[in-house]
Amino acid sequence: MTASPVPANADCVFCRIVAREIPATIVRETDRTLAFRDVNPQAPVHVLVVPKAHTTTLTELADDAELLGVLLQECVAVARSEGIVDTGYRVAVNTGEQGGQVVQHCHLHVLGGRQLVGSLG
Ligand code: D5M
Repeated sequence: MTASPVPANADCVFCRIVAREIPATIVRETDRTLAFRDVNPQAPVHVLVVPKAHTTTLTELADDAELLGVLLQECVAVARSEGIVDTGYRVAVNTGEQGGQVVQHCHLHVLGGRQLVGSLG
């Protein structure tokens, strides 16, 4: 495991997970990202991939193509380590109020392990 930075936002639940201030089931870690199991899983595999640095939304990350790429690579790595690359999986990013984003620290959902049905909203 890689050392984690001090949280940029101590009021943010995902920053506190990154800082190991609150527990989570961590499945992968890189210098810039952390992947941990969703506390309210919607599928047998439901992992969240987050940037360690506090960033509220995907929109704010848009200028950092390198980090965006790393985050997507981490989603694929999670799918591989969870054994769902061959059966298929979904990566989703809820963004902003009407996008259904509840936690205000950008995160990518990796879902799989069952047949996911069509609706995206
Ligand atoms: O989804 C936010 C997701 O974050 C939702 O699926 C629950 C999850 N969540 C919230 N708190 C925790 C903790 N403490 N550990 C793990 N998972 C958590 P959104 O895209 O914002 O609607």
